[in-house]
Amino acid sequence: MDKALLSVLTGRTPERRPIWMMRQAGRYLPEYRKLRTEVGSFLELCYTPELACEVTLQPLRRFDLDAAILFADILLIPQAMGLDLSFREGEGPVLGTVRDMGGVEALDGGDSVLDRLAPVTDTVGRVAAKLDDHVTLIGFCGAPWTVASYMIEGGSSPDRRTARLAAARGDDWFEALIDRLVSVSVDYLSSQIAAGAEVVQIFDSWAGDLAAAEFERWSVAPVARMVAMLKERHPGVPVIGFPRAAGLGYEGFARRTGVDAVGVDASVPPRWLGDVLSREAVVQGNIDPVVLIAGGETLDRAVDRLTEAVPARRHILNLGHGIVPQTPIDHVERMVARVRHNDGRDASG
Ligand code: 1CP
Repeated sequence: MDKALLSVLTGRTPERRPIWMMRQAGRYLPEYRKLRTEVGSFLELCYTPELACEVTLQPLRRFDLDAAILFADILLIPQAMGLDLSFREGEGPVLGTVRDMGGVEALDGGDSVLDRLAPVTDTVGRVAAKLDDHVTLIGFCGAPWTVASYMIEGGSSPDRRTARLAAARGDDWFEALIDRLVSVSVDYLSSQIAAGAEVVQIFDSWAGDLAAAEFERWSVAPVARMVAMLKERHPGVPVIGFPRAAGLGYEGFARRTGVDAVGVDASVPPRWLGDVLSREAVVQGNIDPVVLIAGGETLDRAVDRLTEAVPARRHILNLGHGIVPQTPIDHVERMVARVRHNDGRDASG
């Protein structure tokens, strides 16, 4: 069998519609919860290559998926740049803050950042050596805007107002922070590719926070710079961009940034994905994670609408955002089976 994900991303017709799920390794899996409890700390899981490799592979043992995604987190970069990071139970991440030029200048850069992230790169190599031939390995990082928003807010925030204000004003220190993140993130993705990642995804989870002009300046432009640098260093390695909740900003995003595929949230109608967006880029998405919890015929209908609207050779079937902990495992099985069944009915793809 071919690597269906890689086929779609390089313009070839895949043997089947590729499927993977954002956050596919994680708390909805009992084997993840068990290991997580034994180890005690999420960050220790991320920085112990043997364990991170095991967790990366867990969803692939259960489901017939076409990709593995490195088990790590977008907040490992700010931590490697010198900010304190902890994950408190039920509260999410708590991170040291950067809110002025002094804070940006105090951040570490260059080789020391990559040295701290070396265990993650090690995980990539281990996973690459263990994957079945048809499974593609995805590396990732957060987009500069999304990572900057956590660094400015000091962790999760209901509305990211301080970060949005800095973006709207275009403060010098904010621009300097984005520039630093562009360069560190490219080096980090580059090290993942050198270790065996075949595709990389840039998560801009909070792209939808930005007004149109700020979206161009702080989401599109930095991602475009990252893609240009990556393409120069690693020609032929596909890049997936995920400007979540970008709305009208999805149109032309691939052209403006150079990404090979665009991840799309669940608010976007499948028809528009098929008729408009998939003509300019490969489309990734966009089953609602809540519909996956609902399961049953609700899920079947959502899968059918999507696979009917978007041709398999231009589609990576995924969720519109990460899978959530209360998702029943048999609903994931049902979704995968339904996609495979529909593939068989529409061999024309
Ligand atoms: O308690 C635990 O076990 C930790 C839960 C957890 C997990 C399993 C966190 C904390 N991160 C992860 C792994 C993770 N994070 C992956 C692994 C690969 C996979 O299976 O997909 C990936 C790709 C991420 C990416 C990530 N982390 C994003 C971007 C994608 C998205 O969901 O929007 C973001 C925003 C984060 C930050 C983060 N890390 C963890 C949490 C709870 C959060 C979100 C906090 C918030 O909502 O603001």
